[in-house]
Amino acid sequence: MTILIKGGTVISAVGADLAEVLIEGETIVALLSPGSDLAVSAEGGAERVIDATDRYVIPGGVDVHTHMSLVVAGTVSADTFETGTRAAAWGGTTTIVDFATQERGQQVRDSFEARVDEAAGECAIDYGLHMVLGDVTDDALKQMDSLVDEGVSSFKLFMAYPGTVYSDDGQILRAMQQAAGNGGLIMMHAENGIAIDVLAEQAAARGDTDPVNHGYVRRAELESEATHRAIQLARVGAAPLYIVHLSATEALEQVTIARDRGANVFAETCPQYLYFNLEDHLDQDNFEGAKYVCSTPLRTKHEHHQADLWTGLRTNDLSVVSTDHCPFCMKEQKEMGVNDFRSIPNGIGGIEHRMDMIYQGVTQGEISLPRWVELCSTTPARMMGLYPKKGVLQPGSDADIVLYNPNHEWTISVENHHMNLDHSAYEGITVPGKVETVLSRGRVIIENDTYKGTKGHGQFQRRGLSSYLI
Ligand code: DUC
Ligand code: ZN
Ligand code: ZN
Repeated sequence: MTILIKGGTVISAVGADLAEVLIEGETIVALLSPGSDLAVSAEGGAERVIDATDRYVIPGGVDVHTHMSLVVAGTVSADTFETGTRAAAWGGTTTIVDFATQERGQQVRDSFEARVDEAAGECAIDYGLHMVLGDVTDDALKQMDSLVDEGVSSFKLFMAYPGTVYSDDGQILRAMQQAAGNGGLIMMHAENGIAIDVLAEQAAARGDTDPVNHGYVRRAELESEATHRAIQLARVGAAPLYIVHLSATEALEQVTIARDRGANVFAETCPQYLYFNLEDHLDQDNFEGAKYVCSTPLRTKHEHHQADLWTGLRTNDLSVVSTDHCPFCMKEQKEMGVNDFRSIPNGIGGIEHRMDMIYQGVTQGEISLPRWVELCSTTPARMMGLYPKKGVLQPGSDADIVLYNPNHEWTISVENHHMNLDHSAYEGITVPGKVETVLSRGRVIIENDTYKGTKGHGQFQRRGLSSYLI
């Protein structure tokens, strides 16, 4: 099938141009000047023309931090690969990178293969996997090399959650040294979990059990300290480092200092940290705050965290916006922690809203239009070894394309979202633009407010090394 998208403004990471996009099968074959009918008819004409007048035409979103069917503390995150990737498509995301998780005592290979099987044939859009190393043994280190060869070129480590996926500094250093040798990218959950667990136990012993205590005990200093430590370990291990879900000013300062001295240190933040805060969202009565329990936690509005995160997004000290999509229903899931915040499963569902919430940053004057595309599509693709197949509209790239209406205000609600979730953390937020048409590898999967995709269309992406390695 040959498709021509015409009349729209193509937005890339470097600018905006009136252009037509010609697709053959799954691939973009040309970007043409407007009014290219002649060029097309010379080839026999497009079989389908999509009118993109007054629309932005952008590379499909790349969300490199999601958790479908994640098993945590006696429950499982509510979106499966099927439902979560469908919701992603509705929100203009055409590639995700999720995680395979090795917990303490498990073999990396077993955990990886189980996750590959779980995702196979389920996804509406393309997907890749990072590997969580929750037990850095000699075998795990060897497996890292094989996984890089198999297209799994990034490894997440946790400085939190002792007893399940926590790594101590020696394990972290070993994994970094291995990554330095095989070209892998180390992703870090940077919070001092040992200290957090002490504070959490003390809070519970005092009877401070409401959801807001989750935010109080996961102090910004403990994110900052862990971020600093991770950066220094990466320096010693000579490995590149990517800090996930950064939320605190003090942690961003550590990343900025490292980058200013030229270190290969990168960080992502997530929409929840840009729009929600501890007082208004986490500290709500009637257990409503449980909807906003995630780690790292929401930060207080009385400091400058949100303004500083936006600044970081402008200056590139924050390079990527991902969602950390990890949805848990209130009923039977968040409710597990009704008497003790420590038992509330950590996570917010937001895969469907990232493109809209960050576009709102454009209309609010926080970032430019090209920066929106760079943060949500181009850089995540480059960072995770998916570029130039993903993250850019150019000949040879996959035809993963979104037509975005920048003038269609609408209000997010549990009533209109597509995530498998009984509430929306974004309930009632009016966003300025809307995803209208989505193509995944040349196939129209969202159009006219209708989902036209199928489970199993999404293919596993064997990723290369990060483009940011030097
Ligand atoms: N870290 C994540 O990246 N996601 C969910 C919970 C967590 O701690
Ligand atoms: Zn994490
Ligand atoms: Zn996560």
